[in-house]
Formats: sequence, structure tokens, C-alpha cells
Amino acid sequence: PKAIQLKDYRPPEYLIDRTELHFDLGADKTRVTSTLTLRRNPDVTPTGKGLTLHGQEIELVSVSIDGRTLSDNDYRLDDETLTLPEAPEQFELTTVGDIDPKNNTSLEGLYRSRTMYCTQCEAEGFRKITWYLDRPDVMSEFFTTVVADEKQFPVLLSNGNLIEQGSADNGRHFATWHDPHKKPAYLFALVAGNLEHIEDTFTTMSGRDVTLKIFVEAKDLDKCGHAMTSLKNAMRWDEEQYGREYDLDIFMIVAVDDFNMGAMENKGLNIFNTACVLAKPETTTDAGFQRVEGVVAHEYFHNWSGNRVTCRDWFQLSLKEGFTVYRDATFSADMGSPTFKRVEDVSMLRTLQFAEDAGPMAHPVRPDSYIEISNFYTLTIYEKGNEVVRMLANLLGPELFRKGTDLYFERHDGQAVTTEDFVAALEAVSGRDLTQFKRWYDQAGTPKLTVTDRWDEDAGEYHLTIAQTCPPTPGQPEKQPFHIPVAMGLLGSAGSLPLKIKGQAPNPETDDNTHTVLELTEAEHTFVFEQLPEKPVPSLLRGFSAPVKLYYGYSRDDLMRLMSGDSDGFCRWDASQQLAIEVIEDVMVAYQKGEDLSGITIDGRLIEANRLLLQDDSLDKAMVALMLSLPSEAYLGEQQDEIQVEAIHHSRAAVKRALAEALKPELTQIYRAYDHGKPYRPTADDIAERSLKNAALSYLMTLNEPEMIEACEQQYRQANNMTDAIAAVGELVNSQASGAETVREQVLADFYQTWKDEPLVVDQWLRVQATSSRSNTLDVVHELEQHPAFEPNNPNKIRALVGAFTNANPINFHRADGAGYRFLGDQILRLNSVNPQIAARLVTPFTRWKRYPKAQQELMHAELERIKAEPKLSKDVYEVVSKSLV
Ligand code: B3K
Ligand code: ZN
Repeated sequence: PKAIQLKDYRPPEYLIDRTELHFDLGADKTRVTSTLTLRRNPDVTPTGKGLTLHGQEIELVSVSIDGRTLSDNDYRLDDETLTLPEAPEQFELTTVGDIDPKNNTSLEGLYRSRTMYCTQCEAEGFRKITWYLDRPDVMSEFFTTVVADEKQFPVLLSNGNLIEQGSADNGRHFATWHDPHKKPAYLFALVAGNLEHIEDTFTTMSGRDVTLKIFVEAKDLDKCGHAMTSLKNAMRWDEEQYGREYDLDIFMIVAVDDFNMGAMENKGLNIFNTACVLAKPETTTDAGFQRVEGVVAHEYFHNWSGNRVTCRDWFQLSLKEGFTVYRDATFSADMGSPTFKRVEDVSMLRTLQFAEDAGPMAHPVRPDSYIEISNFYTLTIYEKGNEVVRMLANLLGPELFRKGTDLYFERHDGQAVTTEDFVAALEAVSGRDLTQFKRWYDQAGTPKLTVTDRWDEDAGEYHLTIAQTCPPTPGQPEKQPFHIPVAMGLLGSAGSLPLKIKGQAPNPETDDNTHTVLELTEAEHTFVFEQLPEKPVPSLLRGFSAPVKLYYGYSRDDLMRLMSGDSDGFCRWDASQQLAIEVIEDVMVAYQKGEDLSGITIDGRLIEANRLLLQDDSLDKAMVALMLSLPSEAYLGEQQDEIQVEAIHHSRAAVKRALAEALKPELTQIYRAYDHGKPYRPTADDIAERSLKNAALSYLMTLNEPEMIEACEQQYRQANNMTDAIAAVGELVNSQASGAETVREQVLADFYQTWKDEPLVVDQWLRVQATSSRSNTLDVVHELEQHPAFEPNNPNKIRALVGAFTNANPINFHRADGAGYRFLGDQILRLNSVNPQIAARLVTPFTRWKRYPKAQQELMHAELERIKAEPKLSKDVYEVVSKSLV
């Protein structure tokens, strides 16, 4: 397979003004008739090669130009294209083709999911429906007619507004939809099914009424309310924060069970994975509620950042994704707890995106080449892309940023543009030169900041030196310095100190008396803070102001001061994590020496810091829960030169146990004080309260005491919501206590019996077992693979069992005998032909093979070689595997 290069981009030679599609959904095949109104692009010099359209897995029935049917000699057809060598300047092209949605397991193009038909076209799925210029810079007005059996498929949907419907022959009926907004083919959607819906209206800021509908299978009608509320909140928020109004008379969401990702922003007809739209307290966790709110908002926000203004080519993917993640993250922060949301996002970024950025798939936010674009819907494009937009927003300040986005939307409405265009709009309104800043789009890798300081007691001056470097990444051996905003303050013994930087006036957009943003542009800078009464402790990278790794030699006492005294919630949490990492690392040293970890003594400062947290009633419960949670094994691994899976696992567990022993009275008090009968609400306060209580449960369960096991079982049996129920199940599934055995079996069986007809709850049942740290987990996973609950081709089930085991269960996945690796290799090979996108995603844990000790490296490497040897390897899997083997 050949790589596509950004430098080879050429505008399209032809444009499609109008697209008329006719779908005949037959019992067997689907016939697609497409009539395209084409004309030469006046801005492009013809190359004389005629017109080449994309098309895959379609059986050609006929091609005609302006009503004249072509003979075989008039066109060329291969597996990926249809070429008309003699295409006129301007013409109407009609193609008729047959496709086979029932056997389309790739879940790209038109496919069947349970009882319905649906589509997924981004990035290049439309070419599996009909021959087309399947590229985002070709935008067209769509008319879509769907014909299908009326009984089986009473609901027929597509983009835009319904303009006609009626009955057809043989018990069939039809619907015609018109989308007045020009759009690229990747935003096309079609749904046919036996669906029910809930309906609401939203009155836009200019007073237009928009009908809102959420379509689901009848059994899920009771789980749509939260998505509807989230949608209305998102619509209002986008008007208030960005001045963006919705632009059609109807907005629809459809929930489908088989979906490769979370959801898709098709114009006026968003298609969602059921996991990202359905929610009710009995079946959905707090995290699930938050995900629904965030994803509904994300897809809605794409209507402007993605649909009205779209990407010129797929290298610009982060133009819409980074910006839209930024928009949904700020929305979620506004709806709930901002610190909670920020900590959650930063944790994911630092654990997973940093790992991606340090591995063989590392790529810039704007990549310059790819083999399969589906592989580039990455944490770098989405999450680092979000960080880049966040830095821009913070550098400009809220007013200028809003002016900049207004200008961007106004300048480019109806266009397909680049990340350069986005930055240019921000430059235009602010007068800032962002040339150097744009390196964030071009250079891959995570910059590293090394901070050193010097206190000049006599002068009352504090000298802070920050040096930046960035490690090499594939194809980029050398990096130029980045433009990095470092938000910071200084802490004295009694709180924040006033900031006066020598030779630098405060920036009114970002600074106040105790807070400033240092802008780094060189490899090294020194800042001198004057007129200080005492030696300060620096509070650095507040709010995680840039996606970098920061190294400063904090003492443990400094960390404690930050934890209790800093004004920035993120830095307080980060200090708690840093302190915990150091203490866990102490224990790792003991573990490596072969010491017995049971009853080990840990640094009392971690205990004291946590005791203070637990005793302080004035603290926000969300903060306490976050700070109390130990860093994940994955994040601990990220801190090591070589990831010692067992040492990390056992040391972290030993520290958790030691904390539980020392803080048992405080933790018990929190656990007992919680009102388990309280009615469920997914509000920030209640979520924080549950998360703190369940953190306390998790600590106490490490003590293996019978009363706690009983309390845990009781929590499961009495819970009125899934958050508490699954938290209890998780603790029982992980418990090493001999007394937990019977309860565990009973609870797991009861859980399945209760929920076997709710696929999303069954996913949680699979996940909780797949992530158990107990040593027989791989056997359990093998058994579950054969269980009727596991649907082998359903992405949610694959993620719940295979994904969870291989990504979120390091101690079992990295078993010394390589059985975990073999399991993953088998799954990848099985899915390679069924669903290449999902198969390629599953390779991720293997891409990190070089980070592990030699024996594990060899075993993972052997699996990668075994996969690579598969003769019919998909482009998707080939790209990830071959890049990993370099
Ligand atoms: N834009 C889609 C992602 C499509 C992925 C295609 N492989 C969802 C989103 O980011 O909103
Ligand atoms: Zn998106």
C-alpha cells in the first residue's frame, strides 16, 4: 500500500453542483442510482486525464452521460475507481450500481445493524455507496430518495428536510429528503428502520423553531431524555458562547448498536453509537451520563466547526476535530465541574496521547502522510488538537478568541479550508504573529520542559530558568523550539505571592497580581521575579497550559504545600499525583530488591496529605476524590524508562493498602456517611459525592475484611443506580480476599440475569471481568468469548472484552508466558477481514513494544511479525503493524 502525501494535494478538476441519489433497499441487494451534475472546476488547469471517480465494492449496472448509456469502451473500471477518459466540460452522469449492505461487516458505507440500515461515510465510506468524488473539498447539494418495505422500515431518513413521501408498489414506500446546504459526501447519511422517537423543539436565538428528534429501537425509548436535554443545552451554549445558530428546521439523532466509533455529525442526521446516546440511572454510570452529554454536544457543535466550515483534505482533520473537542470540553466544564473535566482530559492526554507521541505512530496534529486515513482519528488529532486550540484561546484571551472564531466562520462559511486558515483568522483579529506557534501543527512529539531555579535571598529575587527540547519522532529527527504558554504563580508559606517580573509588564488579557503566563519561544529563558519576601515554591503549568512534560525538582514538602495551598485546582491535583508517584517509586525499589511488600511502611507525608484532604469539610468533594485516587498503572508506566508491569502493579497496590490501613477511620466515616438511598441525579455535586464514596470503598476493600465485603455486596444489591452497582461489582471482581469468592460468583450471575437484555449493561459486565487483576482473568476472557453475551463482530462488545483486557489490564495482558499477546494477535487476525478499522485499533498495545523489558519485547514483536505475515492484510492493519516494526 502506498502513502498519500499532503504535498501532493491538488484541487479537484471537477465539481459536483447537484447530487441526486435513489436507494432501492431490496430484500437482498440495494440498488443505488446516482445522478451527478458535474462541471469542470474553473480554477484548475485540466490535466487531460478525464474524470476519475472513487468507488469500491459496488457492482456496476450501467453508466450514462446526459441520458446516453455508455458502452464498456467509454469508461474504465477497477477495484477503486471509475474513469471517464472523455468526460465533457459539463454534464449529467448517471450510474447504477448494486451494493450488499447485509454482508458489509466493515460498518463503513451502507450496512445493516440489527433490524435497521444505516450509513457511516467519514472519512472515505461514501465510495462504498456510489461512484463519486469522495473528498471533502467537493461540496454538493443532495437530494435523496429512499424506497423500502413499509412494514419492516417504516422510518426512512436522510440529511436535510423531508420534501416528499408516499407509497410505492409491493407494500413499499418512499421518502425524499433535500439538504439545501452544500456538503462533502462524508457528511451524507441514510437510515431505514423500525424506529420510535422522542421529540422536542428548540427556539433559536433569531426565533426559529427547530424540531428535535431522537430515534431508537422501541425498547430504548426510556433512555433518550438525557441526550435531548444535552442537545438543547448544547444548542443554547453554542449561540451564547460562539454566536452559532442551527440552520435547518429539523435536527435528528439515530442510535445504532453496531458502530465503529462514538458518533457521526452527518448534516441534520447525526448517527450515534447507542453507548453515546442512551442513558438512564439504572443502566448508565455517571461517566456514561457525562459521555452522552459530551458526545451529543460534540456532534452538534460540528454543525459549524466541521459542516458549515469543513476540511480541505484529511490532513486538516484536526481543524474540525481539535476545535470541536475544545468546544465540547469547555461546554462540559460549564455544565459540570471544570476542574474534574480538566483533570480527566489531562490524565487521558498524558497517559495515552503522550504514549502515542513517543511511539512509532507519532504524527503531527497536521500529519503530512498516511496510508489509511481511518488510522489517523487519533488522540493526537483530537486531544492534542484540543490542547493546541486551548493554547490559542488562552493566548488571545476570551474576547479576541471569540472575535477570531467569528471571523473564521464568516470568512469560510461554505468552504473547505485548512488549519492555516483557522490560525490566520486569529492572527487577523489579534494582530499577533502566530508563525512560530504553528509549529504545534507541524512538529510531532511531546516537548519537555526542564525547570531550574535560584533564590537570591539578599536581593529578594527568584530566578526561574526554563529550557525546552523535543525528542525525535518518525521522519522528524530535529525540532525547532515551540511557542509555549506556561501559566504560573509563586507560593509562599502563607499563600500566593505577588508577581513582578523584571523587565516585563503584566499582560492584562491573562495576568493578575498573583498569576502570569510566561511565553517561551526560545530553547531557554530565564525570568527574574523581584521584590519577594521569601523563597517561593513555583506553581507551574497551571490548568495544564500546554501539552508538555514538565520536570522540576520539587521536594515532597513543596508538593504538600502545592496540594494544600495553590489557587489552581489542576496544580493541586497534579502535586498529589506527583507525591504519590514518588512514594510508589520508593516501593518499586523495594520490590525490585525482592522485599516483602505486605505491611510495608510508606512515606508518612503521603498519609498526612491524604488525611488532611479527608478531614477538610470545606473542600470540593470532586477535588478530594480526584486527589485521593492514585495514578493509574498506565500513567506510572509512562514515567519509567522501561515499563516494569509487575513492579508497578504490586507497588501501587501496596501503597493503596498502606493508605487504607492508616486512614481506615476517615475512609470508613466517608463511606458510612453516604446516603445510599438518595435519588439519583447526574449533577456535578452528586457525581463527586459518589466518586468520593466509591474511592473510599475501593481503598477499604484492599483490607480484605469480611465486613467490607459484606458492605460491598449490600451496595450492589441496594443500589438504585449503575454507578454504585458496577463500582461494587468491580471491587468484588478484583478482591483477593478468600471470603469474596462466593459473593463474586453470585453477584456476577445475578448481574447478568438482571441485565442480559440490555446490551450496554452487558458491555459493562464484560468489561469489569476483563479488567480484573486476578490471575485467572485471561481464562475468564477466553470463556466469555464463547458466552452468548459476546457478539464477536460488534465493536462495543469487542471493546468491552478485548479492548478492556489489552488496554486496561496490564498485569494480565503482559503475562510472562505471552498468552495475553497471543490472544490479542488472534483477535486482530480474526477481525482483519471482518472490520479492518477495529482490527487496526486493537494493534495499539503492540505499538508500544519497545517500552518493555527484553523478554516481553520479543514476544510482542513476534506477534507483530505473525500479523504482518497474513497474506490478505488490510491497509489499516498493515499501516500500524509495519510502522511498529520499523
Ligand atoms: N467525525 C467522526 C469520526 C469519524 C471517524 C471515521 N473513521 C466523529 C467525530 O469526531 O465527531
Ligand atoms: Zn468530531
